[in-house]
Amino acid sequence: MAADLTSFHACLRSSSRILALVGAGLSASSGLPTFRGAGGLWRNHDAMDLATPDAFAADPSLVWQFYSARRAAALRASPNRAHYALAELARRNPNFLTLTQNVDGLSLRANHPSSQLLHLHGSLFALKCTSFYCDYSDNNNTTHPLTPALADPDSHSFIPAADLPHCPKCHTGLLRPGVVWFGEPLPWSVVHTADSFFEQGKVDLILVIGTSGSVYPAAGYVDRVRAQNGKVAIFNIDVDATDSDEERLLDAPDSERMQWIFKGDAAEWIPKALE
Ligand code: BJW
Repeated sequence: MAADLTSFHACLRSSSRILALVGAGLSASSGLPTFRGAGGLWRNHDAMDLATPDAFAADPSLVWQFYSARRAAALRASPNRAHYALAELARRNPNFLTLTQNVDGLSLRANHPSSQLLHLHGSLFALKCTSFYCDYSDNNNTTHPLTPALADPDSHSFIPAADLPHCPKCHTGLLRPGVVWFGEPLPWSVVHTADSFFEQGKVDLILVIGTSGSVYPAAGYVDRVRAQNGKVAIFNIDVDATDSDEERLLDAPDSERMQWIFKGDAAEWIPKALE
């Protein structure tokens, strides 16, 4: 059953404080694979198994090849219509904040105001020194590959540590991608800014776009909005909701209609929903 765009538009217009929680599905139409389900495998490895500090410690060659290939893919990709529509909503409404789990940089390249965009899981283009004694960090979306050994994305050859990216400051530490791996805390400043947004007033509406909602603490922001009786709009190509659930939602009186489910490509739905 089609979701009710008219009632969603009315809610959007009457909402002042709005959040978006976005995930890999937002960039799927830009050609970047999601993590779970189809496309979640990289060279027969589950992408989730590579996104851990233990994986990097055990096999930095494999993990750097994974991230180097993703840097290349993200640099080749272009933002899609949903990235631009979210950026436009941010310009229209200073009380709109996007919480992105994506590390691909496409929202920034769609000119999403950076003050209204929080990168919960870091960036493919951030680099950090792994040496305990060194505080080096930088952003680099211009150099690719980062070392000659990472030039061939199809190479399955083991790369010796000496040929992986090293810290230009201490000259000894291995660099790592500045993304948030499982078991690592989200950046303190990002969590603080998101918390402040909740403290400044009730969040009327959250747009949940292209995410499985399976990773915490990110998914917890939806629970926080629900707990405040805020409304939830889900945009997902494969929503795990039965037709009867949708019918129940759509048949409910406006006052009880707390949720919209828009099934399909976010790049199609979001521009229509936010116009
Ligand atoms: C479309 C579409 C189209 C497709 N249109 N839709 C509470 C309960 C249980 C566990 C935990 C908990 N709190 C913490 C944990 C542990 C853990 C966790 O959540 N585990 C779960 C798996 C159970 N969390 C953590 O470890 C976090 N850290 C932490 O909690 O630290 C605590 C701490 C405090 C103090 C000191 C120390 C520690 C960190 C989580 C970091 C996640 N990192 C990753 C990798 C980032 C780097 C990289 O990109 O490689 O982030 S994992 C991966 O999942 C990535 C994503 O951002 C994240 C979310 O995935 P996403 O975006 O939802 O993608 P998919 O593939 O899952 O879904 C895509 C969706 O799009 C699907 O639904 C499709 O249908 C849809 N779709 N095409 C619309 N065209």
